Amino acid sequence: MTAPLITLEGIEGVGKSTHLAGVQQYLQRCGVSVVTTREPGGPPLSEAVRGLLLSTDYPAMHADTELLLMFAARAEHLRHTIEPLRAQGTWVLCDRFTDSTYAYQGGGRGIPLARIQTLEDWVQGPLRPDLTLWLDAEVSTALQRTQKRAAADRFEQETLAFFARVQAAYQQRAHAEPHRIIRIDANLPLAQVQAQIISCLSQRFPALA
Ligand code: Z5A
Repeated sequence: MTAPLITLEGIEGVGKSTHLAGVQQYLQRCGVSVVTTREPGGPPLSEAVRGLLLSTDYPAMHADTELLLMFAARAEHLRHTIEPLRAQGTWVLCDRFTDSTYAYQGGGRGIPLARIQTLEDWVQGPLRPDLTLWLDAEVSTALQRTQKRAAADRFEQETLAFFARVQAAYQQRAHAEPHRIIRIDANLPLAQVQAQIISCLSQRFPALA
């Protein structure tokens, strides 16, 4: 049977990278074979595309170009990493996936959602994450957590209004798919966020407990 794909979503600074490591450790303690990865990224070509997408050398990148590069990186990631791992029984934990595209390119950039759905169906076929943990924190709280960083990438240079639209798009998606997308209150201290995540995982996958 194909192993689960679990994704972590949310605006920058909500704690996705931090909790990805925590979830991996938890699953490994439960005896699960699990690999972590990220989007855009994963295999070398997808990481190269990530470099183009985040680079501040292309401030005028067209939204359509951005969208197509996201899905080009995803096609490579799926074919070379995610699908083979799941087929051999390894769980995949991914830092961002297609909900990010709906939130950033759809909500943030204003690309029609039907266009994103066409690409999603083409690149992924029926594949969707088994579980998505949406780390939801106030935009101001999340952005404050990333302020210590030396240099902002192309997305991090966006306005508060952009991140508010991204946040609203995540809310709409969680509302539309409540079984798959579980909201985690990421305003709370780290330990409490981690406890919510573990509780959600043990409910969704009872064999783990
Ligand atoms: N993007 C897109 O537009 N379309 C797509 O389809 C995809 C992506 C897939 C790269 O993503 C960019 O790609 C992204 C959207 C776009 N840009 N933005 N914005 P990324 O995942 O590489 O970048 P990111 O989301 O900006 O990652 P991040 O800033 O590292 O955020 P994070 O992983 O959610 O946070 P963190 O590094 O785990 O935590 C940040 C700090 O906060 C750290 O010091 C933690 O210790 C602290 N933290 C975290 N949680 C807490 C709590 N609860 N309390 C206190 N402190 C905390």
